[in-house]
Amino acid sequence: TSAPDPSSPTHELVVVANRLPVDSHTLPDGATEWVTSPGGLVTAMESVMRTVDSGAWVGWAGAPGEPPAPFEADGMSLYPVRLDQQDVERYYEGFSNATLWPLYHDVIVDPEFHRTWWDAYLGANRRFAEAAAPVTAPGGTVWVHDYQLQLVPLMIREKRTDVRIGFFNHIPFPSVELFSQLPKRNSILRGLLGADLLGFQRESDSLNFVAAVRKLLGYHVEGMTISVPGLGAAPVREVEVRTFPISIDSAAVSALAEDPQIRERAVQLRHDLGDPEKVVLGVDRLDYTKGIRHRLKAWGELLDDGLIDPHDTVMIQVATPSRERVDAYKQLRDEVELTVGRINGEHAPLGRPAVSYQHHSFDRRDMTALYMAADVVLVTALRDGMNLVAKEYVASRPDLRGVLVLSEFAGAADELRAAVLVNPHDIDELKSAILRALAMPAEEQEEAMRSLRHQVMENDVQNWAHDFLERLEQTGRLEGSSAPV
Ligand code: ADQ
Repeated sequence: TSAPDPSSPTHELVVVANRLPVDSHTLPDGATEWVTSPGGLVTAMESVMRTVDSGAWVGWAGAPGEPPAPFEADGMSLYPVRLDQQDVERYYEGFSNATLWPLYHDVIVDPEFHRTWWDAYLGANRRFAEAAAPVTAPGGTVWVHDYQLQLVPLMIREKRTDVRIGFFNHIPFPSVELFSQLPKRNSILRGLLGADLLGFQRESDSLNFVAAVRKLLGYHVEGMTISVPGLGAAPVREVEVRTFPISIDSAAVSALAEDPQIRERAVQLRHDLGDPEKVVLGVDRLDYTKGIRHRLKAWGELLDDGLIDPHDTVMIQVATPSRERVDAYKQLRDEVELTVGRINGEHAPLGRPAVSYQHHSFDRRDMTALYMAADVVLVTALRDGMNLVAKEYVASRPDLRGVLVLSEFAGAADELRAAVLVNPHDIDELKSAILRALAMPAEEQEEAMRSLRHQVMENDVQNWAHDFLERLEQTGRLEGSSAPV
């Protein structure tokens, strides 16, 4: 049964996400230690968890097989969900990252589909729902995150009619024409509509979702409210769709940028690169959605054309390892590394790079130093839910210097209007945008950066989480059908 067990603790707020916000480290004596991973979602949740008596997080601990027993970390109860090696291959690498991810990012690579992957997706989603339902307090709130768990809202709803359920999609939601290609598309829509509130990154994602529901399920839609027919005699439920652009912990990033040690590190970084006049930076997970190939193509051509002199301008490309067992990612890595090798072979001055390529992670402090050392940051995503790198760069520049070149296909482009906006598919346009950014006078940089900072500092991730939960509280309470009796 999934009703709360009166003898075990339940939680007012339960977050459900593919990963728990912790990583395991093996100590020298063989024991396991859990360290909180400092992602944006964790930071946002820390601030909202402080406002509830009892918060919990349901997710995978990161290693296949027998999960650890539930444990406490940072004032939250963590409930690990079991995923076996086959689930990792089929549910996570397969349906989530080789079917949904490319399809939701406008088919930049071909989505692959296997029925066994769908079965695993269904099974894994059920396990997350079965873990979350019994630990949620009567009348409590469940917040489900992202494309890996789209069936979870309905699965929880079927077990618990008394709880409020919210879902936030971190990646884009595609147009109905593309979404229609997805086998099992209606099950996905119905799964999501188990929630009371569905949140998306940009207005176009919300509109795409509503259009898909109207066209594929034929449900009545009024504005952004969907009427979901109840099963049997159950009454109609109203589901609200809204846009909540995610952000970063802006004040924390900005504070790092004022830290004298980090400023020193930024100066040192430029020095290590041979004190070039200009430093251009890209920071991405090594993912085909990020437009790294388009960026390198533009950069290579600018060097070929002699419009950029590698003696006074250096590009740093940080490409964090990602999904390395998925074919499209292996291929991307090979192509990026071949291109960087070619550019350096043809253009790098003796003893220093034309493109400094870093295939590893950096800690927050070093990342901030990189942003502070960069005259220009290139965010050239072909499709991106939001893109936090763009916001981090802005928050890292209290000195009001630096230029952000931003793809119009990143969700951040809806808010960061003062960036140099580009269509990264147009290599000529990308090249001129880079040259414009490199030549931008200080006063113009300041004016743009001031406007960008206003946007990012006023709208941080804490506000985002509070806005979502506040709205959820209002929506979930409106219907008689799901209120506790
Ligand atoms: P991602 O696709 O992972 O997130 P993004 O929003 O750019 O993309 O976030 C990446 C994060 O990883 C940033 O905080 C960045 O600083 C960090 N990072 C990248 N490379 C790193 C490195 N080498 N070392 C350390 N940190 C590194 C998904 C969606 C996005 C959406 C977010 C949040 O695809 O569109 O913005 O979720 O909803």
